[in-house]
Amino acid sequence: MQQERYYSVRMRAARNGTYEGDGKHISGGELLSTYNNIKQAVNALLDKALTHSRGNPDFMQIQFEAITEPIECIPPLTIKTHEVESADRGKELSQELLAKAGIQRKVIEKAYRYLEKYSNMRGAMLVDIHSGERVDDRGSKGVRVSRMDWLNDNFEKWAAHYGLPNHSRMKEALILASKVSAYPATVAELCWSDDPEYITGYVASKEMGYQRINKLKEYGDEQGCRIFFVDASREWDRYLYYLEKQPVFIHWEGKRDGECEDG
Ligand code: PML
Ligand code: MG
Repeated sequence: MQQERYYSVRMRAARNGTYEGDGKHISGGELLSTYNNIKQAVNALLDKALTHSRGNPDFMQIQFEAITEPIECIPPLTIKTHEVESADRGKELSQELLAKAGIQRKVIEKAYRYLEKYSNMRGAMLVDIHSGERVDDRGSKGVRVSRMDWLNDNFEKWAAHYGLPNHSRMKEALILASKVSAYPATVAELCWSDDPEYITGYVASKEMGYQRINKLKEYGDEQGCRIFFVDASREWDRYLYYLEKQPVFIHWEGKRDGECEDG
């Protein structure tokens, strides 16, 4: 069980932004922190937003709140990296992987078309696997998956075990993908960054794991993507609660270190 009280620490930064959430999205971030580490957590999020290649923010919000619910422990997805020679091939491969995860071709194509319609998304779009319709009603805000983290010591052991770099962007994305795919209403996720200097993305699902693709767009492109393919007929309110509010630690059991063992 978790002994200590944890706090959810969140950041959102925008250009020409306001409290209402308009403007160009620059950066967002999520951490879970003990009280003693809040200053460090806030600084990490501040740094992330102040040095972002999408530009300098003129609006930023950093907030923390105590977590009162029990924190769920979830294992990281398995991970595999595909090297492709072009963004076009990367996109093709992402569609093949989504099809393998059980998404119909016509639904995949429809979802790709939403990217042109919603080009300044902050959170995820949720697309129904049956109809291909976007089923969240959040506009460009999308659904923001929140309240999740992976303790550094455990992440570093995991990364060393698999010979992977200690890479904060991959860590953040894998935390989110592992949390999202653990809920049965999620069938698969497609994601690449809106950072013009970062072109790696992934397709994830509980069965397939986290399938990284080294090129899913061209350098300089600020169009990001985060789509959850969902079975919208299932427990909708509980699903949204899980994504936005259920606190989760990712924990790798390869080498036990005392955290989350019974959690
Ligand atoms: C993001 O930065 O918003 C998403 C990054 C996705 C890919 C991360 C990786 O595995 O390298
Ligand atoms: Mg981003």
